[in-house]
Amino acid sequence: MSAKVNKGKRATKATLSDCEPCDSLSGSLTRYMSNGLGNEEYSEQQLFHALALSVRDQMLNNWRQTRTKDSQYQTKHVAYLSLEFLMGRALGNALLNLQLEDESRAALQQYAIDLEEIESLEHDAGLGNGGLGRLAACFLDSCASMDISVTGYGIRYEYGMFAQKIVDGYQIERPDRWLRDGNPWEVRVPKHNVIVPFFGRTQVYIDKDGRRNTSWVDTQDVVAAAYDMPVPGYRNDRINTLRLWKSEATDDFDLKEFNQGDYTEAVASKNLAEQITMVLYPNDTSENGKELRLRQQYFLSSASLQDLLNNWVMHQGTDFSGFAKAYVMQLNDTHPSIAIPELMRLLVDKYFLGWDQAWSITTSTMAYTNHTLLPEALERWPVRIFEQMLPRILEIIYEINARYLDDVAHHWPGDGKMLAKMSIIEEGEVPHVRMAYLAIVASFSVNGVAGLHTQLLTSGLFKHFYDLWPEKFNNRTNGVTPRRWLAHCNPRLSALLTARLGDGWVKNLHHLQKLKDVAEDVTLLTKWQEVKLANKVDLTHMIAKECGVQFDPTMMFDVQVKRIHEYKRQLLNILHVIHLYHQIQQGNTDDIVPRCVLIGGKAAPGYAMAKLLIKLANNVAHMVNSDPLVSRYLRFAFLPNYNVSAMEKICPATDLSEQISTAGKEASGTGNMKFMMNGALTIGTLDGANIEMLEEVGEENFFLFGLNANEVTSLRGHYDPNRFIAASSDLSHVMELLESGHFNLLEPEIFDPIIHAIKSPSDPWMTAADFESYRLAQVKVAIAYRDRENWTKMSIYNTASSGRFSSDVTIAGYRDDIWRA
Ligand code: 26W
Repeated sequence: MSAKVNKGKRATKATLSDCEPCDSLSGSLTRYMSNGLGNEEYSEQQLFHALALSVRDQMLNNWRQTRTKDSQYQTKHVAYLSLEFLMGRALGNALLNLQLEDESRAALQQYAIDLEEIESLEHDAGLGNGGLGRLAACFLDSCASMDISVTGYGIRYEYGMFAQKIVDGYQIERPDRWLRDGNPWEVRVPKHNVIVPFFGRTQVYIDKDGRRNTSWVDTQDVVAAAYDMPVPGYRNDRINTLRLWKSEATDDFDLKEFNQGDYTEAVASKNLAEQITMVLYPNDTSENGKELRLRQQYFLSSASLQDLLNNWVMHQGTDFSGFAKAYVMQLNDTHPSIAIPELMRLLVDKYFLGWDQAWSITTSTMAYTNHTLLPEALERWPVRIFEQMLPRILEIIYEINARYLDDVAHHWPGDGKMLAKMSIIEEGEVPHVRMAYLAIVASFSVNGVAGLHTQLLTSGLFKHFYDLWPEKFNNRTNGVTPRRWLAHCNPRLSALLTARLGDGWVKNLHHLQKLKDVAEDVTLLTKWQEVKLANKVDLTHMIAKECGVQFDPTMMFDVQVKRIHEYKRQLLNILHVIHLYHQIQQGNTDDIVPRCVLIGGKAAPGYAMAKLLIKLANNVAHMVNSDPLVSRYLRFAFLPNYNVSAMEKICPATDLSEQISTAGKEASGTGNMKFMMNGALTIGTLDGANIEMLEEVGEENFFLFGLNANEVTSLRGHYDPNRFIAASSDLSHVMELLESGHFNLLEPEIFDPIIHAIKSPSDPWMTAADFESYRLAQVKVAIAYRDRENWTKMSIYNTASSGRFSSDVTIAGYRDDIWRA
């Protein structure tokens, strides 16, 4: 045992100052484990903590050096503002990026436990809903790996994305207390705490130089406490920071009320402050206009901007003339767009800049990414809430709007309707603030997340803004990090790729192109199949444990995992399963290729239709799996609690990836890219980034079906689902089974809302219209899967063509064309 053992300290309580960055990894591990318990009595959770703390210690020197270097302002600094960072687990990723895997394995030997087992003890940091949050996490990895100076700013939710249980086929939400065992990665940094004001009123005053200023007074203040998490680059020395804010009551929160003897009121107001960062809102489409959510948004935006400005003032003083050259703020959707009026407030009210200078700084530092076309996901806040909660911010929004509407009037002279249409304030019985409009007006860059999405933004949703300012709009197709989504999650395939191509692909995924030259090589084909099979065996264990369903790794694995939403059309997939079930029961098995179908994902707790789809999937799965004849050809499972860690097991084992949204609805998709990278073939519509994936891999390696976005639009208004049902005997049979109550014998009528939706002429998702084309594409899938050698070549082609979907490529685009960092 090392001489540095500190017997008095518990492993989980170590602080930054205890750390001795010069220790070797195994030295620190021993030190953290010797917490007075002796080696026989540690828990596995303690071992995980000790290893994580040891890994964190290895980053400390470089973390400090990165900060020192960045505060010299030699390059532009990016603040990535996001209400969500869906980080998942950090240990495996850190070990990979820091090249500490072998050392960790060696250090763990004395405890007779594998690294993988220790890794599995880490709670996922589920601080996000889905695509948007996970994109933020992939971007952080790419920025650090590409040596870009970026700070992620987010919220340290006490409860992340809810845990999903399935009871009687229904989704049950359970709180996700991810911090219950402590978080070894975070470092609390009180010197960066700031105060965020709420409520109160505004007051105009004349200062000693005779200038008219505004102050926001009688506010209820909340402390934003800073917690930092390290973001290590891949094998470089950069350690960026993810700074997460926790809300706390100010020390004197209670003074006034205590003095008046109002003890309970005082304590209640303390709770109010602490509620702000208690829980992540689990909605990923419809905004439910809750006041607390706006409070979270302002809390994050204000704390982060104050932090940036404090840093600037500390190093550069109060001359802001160079600020816009030093900073850029990327807004992850409109959720943090209240940062726009907040930056104006800080510059004008706190640092006394004139409006024009402040506006020039704001409009040259703010950049907005849109992630959705669904109108119900566009944030609008009642003016009334702003009036009460953020009175000064509302005044500033009014001023921004008045000045901007002058530009609109100038561009469309005499067109009063245009003014109302484009105003940041939506008039009506309940006036609202349109956050997307605010974001567009104040940003120098507005981007969509895939080619089709950007095109639909500029020709539809934001057309008038595009007419006014075409130069602001640009496309940045999403990507995913190849470190987590190939190197880490698929060690078998990684080893095979590295043996063939060298390890350059991890930093430059375009290297995978070279696979195309050897896709015919028989040894490669064989090894490729062995890797997939071994990954499928692993997944089979997980499915058996989590779903109680036995998958067969020799069957095709057909997977759809993502948030449950009507537009993503899990329903189409379930209808196809019912169709196969019916075929098999009828004895039409000649053309059937045995497959295991997996669906997983969470429904927003208030989204009744999505929850009903989960119930339908579970009921159909029960019927499929309990019929021994059927289960020779078909097995179906719904995976509970789909999350980042589950995807790390799922995507390496998938043969067929389902990307079947109604065309024009999925902004990009990113799961599609993870599957492709890991050699799955895609069955998909011309939607989101599928279009670009198809372009890269070629039609012969992709199963395309369905209406395109224009066809969906033209069909609207005279859509007749019953005509599509009548025209397809297969769909008719499926509908008959559903309508006969075959899957809900003991629960009559529960699926009626789904049946009605399919048959409704106003079904926005046009499920019936695409069924036949989907079914035919699935027939082609089955035929292709029979020829295992050719399927494997197609699989290799998919991996080989995935280079463009590395988030490194996406981030290079942001860096060169938006951030100019
Ligand atoms: C209720 C407020 C709200 C509204 C929208 C919360 C979250 C959202 C997000 C925009 C939903 C989301 O995650 N969008 C997804 O973003 C991914 C990353 O760009 C895309 O790949 C997905 O297509 C898009 O659905």
